[in-house]
Amino acid sequence: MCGGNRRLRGPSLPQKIALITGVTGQDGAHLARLLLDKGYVVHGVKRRSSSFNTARVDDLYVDPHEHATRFFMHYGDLTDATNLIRLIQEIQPDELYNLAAQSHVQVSFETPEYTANSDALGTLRLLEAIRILKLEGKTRFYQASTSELYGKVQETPQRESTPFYPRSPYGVAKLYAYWITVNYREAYGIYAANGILFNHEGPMRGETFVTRKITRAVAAIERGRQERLYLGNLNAKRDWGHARDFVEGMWMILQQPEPDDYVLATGETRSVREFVERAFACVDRRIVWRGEGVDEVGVDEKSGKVLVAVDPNYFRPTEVDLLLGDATKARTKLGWEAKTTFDELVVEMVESDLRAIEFEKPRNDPTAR
Ligand code: NDP
Ligand code: GDR
Repeated sequence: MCGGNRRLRGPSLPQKIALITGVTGQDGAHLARLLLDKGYVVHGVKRRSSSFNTARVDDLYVDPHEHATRFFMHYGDLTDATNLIRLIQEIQPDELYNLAAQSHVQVSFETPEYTANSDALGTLRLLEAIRILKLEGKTRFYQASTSELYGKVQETPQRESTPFYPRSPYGVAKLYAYWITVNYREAYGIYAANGILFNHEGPMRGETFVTRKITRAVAAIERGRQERLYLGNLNAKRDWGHARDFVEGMWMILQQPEPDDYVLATGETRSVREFVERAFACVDRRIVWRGEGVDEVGVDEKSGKVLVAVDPNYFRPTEVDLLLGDATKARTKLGWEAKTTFDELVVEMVESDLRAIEFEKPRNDPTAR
């Protein structure tokens, strides 16, 4: 991590202090940029890792020995209450964004206890820290809630009043986190708010989420580095937006006079199959589907090559079939709207992966979800 960044320096004005858990993740990196641009002092929590895990925020880092900086990182973990209490005590944040989570739905079936510990109890630990430190009147708390709460959907489109029915250990852990956030708001008067965010993506999306897995494969196939893309359920439908737009909504949620819970979504839904078709179209390949179920394949119309196949290992024990959000409350109360269209999102991700592939060493991890 090296290099300076001018926008991090400058005269010291009274500044708001934000603490972001999960700063090294997709949303954390976008939110840190947004808050720095707004003049905040930003503290982020990163996990200790045997290899570098800060690639998404390295460009924000300025060596504090050499320059004044407004971006700081601290070691921490949502499973470590004493660490969280100490960090919050030292930082005294005005706004605390809890973005850290074991965020992969399929992995949560394999690590259910850890997922509950970090995603459910981790949220409780942060809220308790605010209470123990008597910061109820100072620290505003944002919880990264999710459309996965709707799971087996009871109503379409889904809005704030739609009943929850989570379908994975991840969804169930996030259900606890959602309600403990509401409970601490009602019981202790903490300014605590949930953003119920539908899927949001972008070039910084983790490589094992389906959109990024597809755009990386399109780039790798185009450059002759990969033969075929293996996917699970092609029929699942998601309301996909851009992470850049969604972190702005997170910030807006914490600027309201009263804490509340909001859905953020684009209001459009597309299947995994449609995402595949649109991504390959970016490199002028038309995918034609043949066969059914686990035997279904996506064929390149020109060359006749099978570029996409189904691998049942990627099927989930319980699936969320259809998500489509209604963000009317966010639009009317916050003035928030998703700006990036589906097409713009896919094009940006494919173009970014086409650039990135030139610098990547080939990798092969058969267990990657
Ligand atoms: P990512 O998986 O990209 O980032 C997760 C972050 O959490 C990473 O910084 C990760 O660290 C960190 N983390 C994981 N476990 C722990 C732990 N035990 N202690 C401390 N940090 C931890 O997720 P996103 O950025 O996509 O999502 C941000 C949040 O929003 C998550 O809570 C997610 O569940 C939620 N969400 C995401 C949506 C989306 O579509 N992206 C939609 C709705 C909700 P490391 O880098 O070391 O792995
Ligand atoms: P999701 O995102 O589960 O919605 O959770 P993901 O991209 O993992 O899956 C979306 C849909 O695609 C189907 N799918 C595959 N998924 C993956 N990962 N890999 C595959 O090969 C594959 N093939 C098909 C899935 O079955 C699913 O239906 C994301 C995360 O960011 C959560 O943290 C967040 O809460 C929700 O979005 C909203």
